[in-house]
Amino acid sequence: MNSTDIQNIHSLLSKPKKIAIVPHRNPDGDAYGSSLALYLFLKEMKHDVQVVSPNEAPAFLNWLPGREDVVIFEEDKAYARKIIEEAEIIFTMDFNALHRVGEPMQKVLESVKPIYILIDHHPEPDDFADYTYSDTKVCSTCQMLYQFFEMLGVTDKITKDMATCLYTGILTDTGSFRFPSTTSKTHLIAADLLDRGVEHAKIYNRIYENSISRLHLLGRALENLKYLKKYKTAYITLSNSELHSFNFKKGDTEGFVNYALSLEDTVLAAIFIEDKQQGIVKISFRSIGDFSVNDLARKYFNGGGHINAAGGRSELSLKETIHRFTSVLPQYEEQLNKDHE
Ligand SMILES: [Mn+2]
Repeated sequence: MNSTDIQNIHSLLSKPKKIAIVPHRNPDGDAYGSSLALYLFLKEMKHDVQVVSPNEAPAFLNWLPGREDVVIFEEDKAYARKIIEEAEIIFTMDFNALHRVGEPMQKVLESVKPIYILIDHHPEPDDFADYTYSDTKVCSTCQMLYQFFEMLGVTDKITKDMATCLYTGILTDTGSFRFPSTTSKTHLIAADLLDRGVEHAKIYNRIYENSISRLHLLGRALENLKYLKKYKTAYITLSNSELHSFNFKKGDTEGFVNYALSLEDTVLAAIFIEDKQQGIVKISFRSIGDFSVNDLARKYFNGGGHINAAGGRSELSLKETIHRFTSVLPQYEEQLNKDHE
């Protein structure tokens, strides 16, 4: 994003506009945090603004400021469509291609001609936006939004509520400031957010506190953990019936894959979660060093993401999906066994 773009956006936003903000489907802390921080900011600037989320966010994000104002596309289609159709500007947050909102909402977004502004850190963004602010090196869209506010010269307008939303996305997308994408800039931004009143211990607890059924589900996931020494690969499976017997709620499996990655001498980690309702297996991949799970997910599992964190899906059964996974590993054997720090 160059200075002309910033000047253009600055003048676009200098008068009240009708604006919609869209996170990706199955929004996470970063997608919701960035959408809500931007929502609260634009509302403060007297714009007519709404967040339209394709579907519900997990319950552990329910306390986020502004959360109660979000319009859920899949629950309130007519109203959501009206907001999108009337919007003069649409911000797309934390995703790189319109299909990431799911097909029904994608069709609506493709049928309108607002000014699109994309803010995102996933690789290879599609060319649908009028203004694309994309940077794969930044840890989170929330950090990018903070930097966007910096470019606009409006960081002094960041309230405690906006800071809380931004901090949440940075916290969740960096695995609590531990992933390699965390930089000194990340910490400087976090420091500024704390100065604006962010209650970091409270946020951490709200996001990471557990229900007893989630801990029991984690216990089962860890029991199911398998390690393939030859490929330095650890993976977890959870079947539909296992999910049910532990009273699964949306968001409960968040972060499970990181336990697999934490196993010593692991370069590639995955979790396979059976979703009977959608008839698919949902997959999360993690890696360390320069082994790209983005490539693996794109090539074999209809997905993608970042170099060290990506998602995918499979329409095969759980068993067949695992078989597919283990049968593509031999071609990566050399890459997986080279030195990864
Ligand atoms: Mn993100």
